[in-house]
Amino acid sequence: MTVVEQTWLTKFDERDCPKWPQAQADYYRQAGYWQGITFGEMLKNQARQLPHHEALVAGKERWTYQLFDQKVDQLVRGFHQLGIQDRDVVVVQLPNINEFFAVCFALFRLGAIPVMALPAHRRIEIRYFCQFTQAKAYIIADKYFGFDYCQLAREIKAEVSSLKQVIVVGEPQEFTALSDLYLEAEANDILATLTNPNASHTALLQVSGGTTGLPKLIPRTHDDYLYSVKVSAEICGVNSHSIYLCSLPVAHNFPLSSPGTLGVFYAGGKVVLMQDTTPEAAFSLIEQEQITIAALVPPTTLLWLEAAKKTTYDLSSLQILQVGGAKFSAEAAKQVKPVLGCQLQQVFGMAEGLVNYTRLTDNEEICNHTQGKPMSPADEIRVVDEEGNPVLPGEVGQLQTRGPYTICGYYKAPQHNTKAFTTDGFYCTGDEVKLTESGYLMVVGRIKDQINRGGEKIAAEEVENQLLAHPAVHDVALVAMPDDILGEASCAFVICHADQPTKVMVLKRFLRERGLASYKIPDRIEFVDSFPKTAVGKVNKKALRCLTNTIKNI
Ligand code: J2J
Repeated sequence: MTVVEQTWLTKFDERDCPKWPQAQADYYRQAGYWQGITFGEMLKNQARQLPHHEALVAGKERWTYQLFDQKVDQLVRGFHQLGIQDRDVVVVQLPNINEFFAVCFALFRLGAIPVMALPAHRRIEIRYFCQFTQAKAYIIADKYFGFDYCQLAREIKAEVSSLKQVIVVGEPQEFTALSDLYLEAEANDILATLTNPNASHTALLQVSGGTTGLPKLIPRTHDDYLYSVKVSAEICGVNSHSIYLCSLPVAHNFPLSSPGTLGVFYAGGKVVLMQDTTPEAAFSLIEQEQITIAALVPPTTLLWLEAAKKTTYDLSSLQILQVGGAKFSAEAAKQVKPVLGCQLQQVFGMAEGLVNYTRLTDNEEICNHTQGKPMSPADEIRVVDEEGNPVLPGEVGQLQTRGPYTICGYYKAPQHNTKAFTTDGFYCTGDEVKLTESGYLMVVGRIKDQINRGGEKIAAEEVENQLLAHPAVHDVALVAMPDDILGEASCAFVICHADQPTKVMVLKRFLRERGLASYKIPDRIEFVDSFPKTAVGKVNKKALRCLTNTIKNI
C-alpha cells in the first residue's frame, strides 16, 4: 500500500455522519439558524473586537482574547508541522487548563476533529476512541490527580497503528511537548495558505453517555454547535461582562456548550477554570474573580449548599447557578436562592443536541420543579408511548426530538442509528418525561439501560461486558441504586460459575486493571444465584433495582 492511500484511509469522512435532509438544512440556513461561521472565525472576531479583554483564567495564567488567538495560531503552525491536517481525528484528553482551548481551537482552524475524551477515561475508552476513529494524534497532560497519562499513551500507541503523535502538556518523556509547538510565523506562513473549514462539516466528536457495549461518538458541526452556543448564551444572559466558573470537566457538553465556555467566548466574557472541585476552592474563586455564573451537577450543588451556610467568602457576585446533567430534587432546588443568593437555572441537555433551560424570567415554581423547555423555536419535541404514539398531554412518555442542533445519527453507527432515531429523523432520548401545560419538561425517569451517577453516565451493557470477561463470572446485571448524594450509584448483581466463587475486591481490581474509567466501576457488587425474570424471560432489572433498596436497608 502506498503512503498516499494510507493517509487517505485514516481521514475523517463526513459520509460516516448522517446529516439533516436537504430541505431541512436549507430551511435552517435560510432562517438564519446556521450562519456558516466556524469556531476558528468566531474566536478571531473576538480577538479583533476585544483584544485586551480577558478570555481565560486558570491559576496564574491569564489570557486576553488577543493572546488566546495568538496561541491558537502558533499551535496551528506546530500541529501542521507535525503532520496534523484537515480531516485528521485527534483524541484530546485534558483537564481544566487553558491549553485545552488552545488545542481545540487550533484543531478547529486546521479542520482537524477533536474527540472530547474526559480525564476519567482509561485504557478501554481511549483505545476504543483511537481505534474507532483511526485517530492520528492523542493529546494529554503528563499527570493529573496522580494518574500517569504518558504510560497510558505508551500502551495505546503500541496497539493503535494510526496513532502517529502523542502530544503532552508538561513533561513529555519520549513524546512531543505541546510547549514546543507554539511556533512563530516564518516565511511562507502556513496560516496564509489555510482555507477555512466548511461550517457544515463536523467540528468535534462528543462522547455519548451510551446505552450499548461501546460509547457512541456524536458528530457536531460548526453550524449546529455554534447555533446552540449562541442561543444558550442569549437565554442565560451571558455577555462581555459575564465571568463563568468552569469546575465540571471542560470537555463535557454541558460546560462546553450550554452556554459553557464556548458560549462565554461567543459573548466576549471571561472563563475561569478550576481543577480543585471542593466548595471552598470554588467560593474563594467566586470572591476573587467576581464570578457571575457557574454550572454544576446536582451532587456538587448539594455540597455547595452545605458549605455556603458556614462560609465567610463573599458570594454576592454570583447571579446564576445552572444545575443539570441529572435530576435535581425540588427540595434542594428551593434552597438555592435563599442559601446561595443567586438564581437557579435548571438545564436538561444531552450531547446529542437538545438542551432545555428554565428561563431567567420564570417564576420559582417553574425553576424549582421543571427541567426547562427547549431553547430554540425550531426544536421539535414529542412525548410518545412504547409504540411511538403521542401520549395524552401531561402523561409520561419517552422524549423524542429533532432540530437544528440535534444530530441525525451517531458517527459510523448505521445499525444503532436505526434504533436510536425514528424514520422521520427524531432522536429517541431514552428519557421519560412529562410535558406541563405551559410547555415545560419534567424528567421523571429513563427507559434507557443507563445509570446516571450524579451526572456521569454509565451504559450498563458496557460494564456488564467487562465483568463477563472475568473467568469466574457466569452472568451479570448492572442497575442503579439510590444514593443520598449522587442520586444514583451502580450495583452489579453477579452470578458466578458454580465452582468458582470470587470476591468483590477481585472483580473491582479486575475492572480497574483492564482500564475501565473508575466512575464505571460498580459502587456495589452483590453475588446472587439467579436473576428475577420478566414474563418473557428477560432479566428483570426493575426487580433488581428494588432489591438494591432492600440491600441498602440491611
Ligand atoms: C434529569 N436528567 C438529565 C436533568 C441531563 C447540558 C446539561 C446536561 C447535559 C448532559 C448536556 C438532566 N435532569 N436536568 O449535554 O448540554 C440526563 C438525561 C439526558 C442525559 C444526557 C448539556 N440533564 N440529564 O448531561 O450527554 O438522561 O449531557 O438524556 O452527558 O443526561 O447526558 P449527557
